[in-house]
Amino acid sequence: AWEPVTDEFDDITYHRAVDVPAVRIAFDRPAVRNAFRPGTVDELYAALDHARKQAEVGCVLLTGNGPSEKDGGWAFCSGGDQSVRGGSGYEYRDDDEAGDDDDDLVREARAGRLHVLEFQRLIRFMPKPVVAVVPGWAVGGGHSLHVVCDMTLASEEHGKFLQTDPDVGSFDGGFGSAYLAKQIGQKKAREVFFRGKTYSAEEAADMGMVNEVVPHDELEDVALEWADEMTRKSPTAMRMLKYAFNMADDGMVGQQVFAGEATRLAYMTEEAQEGRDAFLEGREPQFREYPWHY
Ligand code: 1HA
Repeated sequence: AWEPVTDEFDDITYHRAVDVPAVRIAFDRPAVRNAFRPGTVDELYAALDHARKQAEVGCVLLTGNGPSEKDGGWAFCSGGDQSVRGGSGYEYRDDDEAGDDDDDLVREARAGRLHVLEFQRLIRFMPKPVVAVVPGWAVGGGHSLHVVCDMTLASEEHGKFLQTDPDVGSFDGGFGSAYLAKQIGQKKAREVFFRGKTYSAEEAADMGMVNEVVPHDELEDVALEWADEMTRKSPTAMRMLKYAFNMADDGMVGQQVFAGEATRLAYMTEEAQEGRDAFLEGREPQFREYPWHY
């Protein structure tokens, strides 16, 4: 059971599970296979950032609403909305109510957007697991989003995975390809992008980019079970693990994120608090009382 966190969004839905400390963020443009326009990305970012800041939320399920009323088709996300792709990126158009902003200066500054990459970074760097729940097509920039998520759960009947980037003159040379190669290997990742074949959920699982495939009508229940399972674990251990998994591939940014968490843990010790107290009391810190552990 889910209850809406807000009904302010136009292109997505955002729910909180009633019995599990988890949220569900869903693309809600099924008529275009859940393609994203700039306003969609703004809303996704706002919802995920909200979920990130809720101390009682431990897991995010990212999915796509469906089926399409037009033809019954299911989708996770079909990437950037090609109908609003302008000369230098995806553009806000008048009917993009999700991206409505009266501030002309801001609108001007953000013309031609590729800011789904900012959303990718938030998925990667937020300290809670984000699960891609794929009920249908995961294509182009939508494929890259599932790749960036911590885990992927897919519908047996409708889950389909496809990279069209070079078919439409686009390329995610960042997480969408590099991280994919880490997951499924260089040869396979190049095949995904260079040949543009469609893979079933089963094939995607065999390749190592999907964790589990379940019957379509069980998808949401299983996703919630995963969220329930993960949110029973130690929050600190989970965030340290996510950042540890990231670190090897994230270079100095990975070190920075992981080290920030180490600093937080250190701040919880009496030893670090002695440093603070000594400063505030205008005295020498008495660190000699603390052991040099081995
Ligand atoms: O690569 C990036 C980026 C890289 C770096 C930085 C930022 C990036 C940001 C974005 C992207 C990209 O996402 S590029 C890749 C963009 N996406 C695509 O090339 C996928 C285009 N769609 C398809 O290949 C197919 O529609 C499909 C495999 C997802 C589904 O095929 P199916 O089931 O045969 O349905 P179809 O009839 O094609 O689509 C249903 C409706 O949805 C169509 O509209 P209708 O004729 O009913 O009016 C179709 O036009 C619409 N639609 C589907 N995908 C998109 C779309 N409309 C706009 N944009 C779409 N992406």
